[in-house]
Amino acid sequence: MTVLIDCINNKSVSSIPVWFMRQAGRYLPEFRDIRSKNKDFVKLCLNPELSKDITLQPLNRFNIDAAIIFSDILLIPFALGQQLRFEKNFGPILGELRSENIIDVKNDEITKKLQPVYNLLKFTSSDPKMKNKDLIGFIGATWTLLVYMLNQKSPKKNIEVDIFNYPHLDKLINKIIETQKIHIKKQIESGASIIQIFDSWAGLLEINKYNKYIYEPTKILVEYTKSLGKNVICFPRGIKNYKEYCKFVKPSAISIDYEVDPLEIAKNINIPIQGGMNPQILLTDKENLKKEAKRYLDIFKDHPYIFNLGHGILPETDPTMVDYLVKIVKDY
Ligand code: 1CP
Repeated sequence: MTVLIDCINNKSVSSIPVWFMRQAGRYLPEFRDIRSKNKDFVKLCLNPELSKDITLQPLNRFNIDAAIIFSDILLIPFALGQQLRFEKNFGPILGELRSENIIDVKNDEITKKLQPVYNLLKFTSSDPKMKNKDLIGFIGATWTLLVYMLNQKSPKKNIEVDIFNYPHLDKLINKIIETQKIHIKKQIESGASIIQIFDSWAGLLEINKYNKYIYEPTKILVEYTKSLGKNVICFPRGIKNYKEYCKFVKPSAISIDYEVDPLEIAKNINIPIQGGMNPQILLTDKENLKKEAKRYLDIFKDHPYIFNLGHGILPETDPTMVDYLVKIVKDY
């Protein structure tokens, strides 16, 4: 078994497992090099040879325990027939959502469109560099996908639609869940050893709506992943009550964001914990980085803990700082 899976299973580990959200891409010059020659981001995600190279890039540099596939959560709306492109300095732009059509999309059509992702997983999981390492497959959570699909762009810029009064909303949610299950299963069959569910916009939802839009759909996906014999890590970024989330959703491990107090988490949550440190710390200096990383390591020293950040590595991060951070964790 790998250190990551041993940690999730509450077994003793020889060192603290470490990997980073958004470790493949953006801040790495070798990624930017490939990216500059591949202007169409969706096409790049659907090129298994190049996606494999990008997936392995952080492993070539750092002593980390897992690779996360180079892909995107928005490939699910794409597979459901919604247009998708990425605009420089703006982010994703999705086409108009025709839910009547989406609800009728056949499962075969979805897996056919996403076959390059499954090939990427096959190629990567069989690479010698993956020996004793985990390959993390992922999906966006139902709520986060719903937000992008209806808003047609990042909600960071604001939510301009009335999500809760959208016609056919329940049918659309069910179709998203069904598609997520297919995508989880195919990723596992193709070599993913762990699944992570990114609910990047959980923090935008009012608490009285958590049950229907976050807890219930995520619980279905967690139970489903576990039924396939794999662990599932959930990252409900910005959620107000991690303890309640864990009680309802029951993930194998919970990834925490950087706004939540790690002391509170260590006190109140007894499942394996991942992440927490603010990615901005990597933009400061080594001394500060060491101090802050040690703070998280100390707080979680008596807990199954996977070192990671409280959100993705920022594009302006210096890769030598990431290397230094991995050494701090591994020497701890
Ligand atoms: O222009 C570029 O070079 C593209 C930048 C980029 C990259 C490298 C995007 C566009 N997506 C990705 C890859 C990606 N996306 C990965 C694999 C690499 C890795 O993690 O190491 C993963 C796991 C994602 C997941 C993802 N995509 C999330 C969830 C995680 C998070 O950061 O919260 C989200 C919200 C997206 C949507 C997305 N993809 C890309 C952009 C610019 C956005 C929008 C973000 C926003 O709304 O602010």
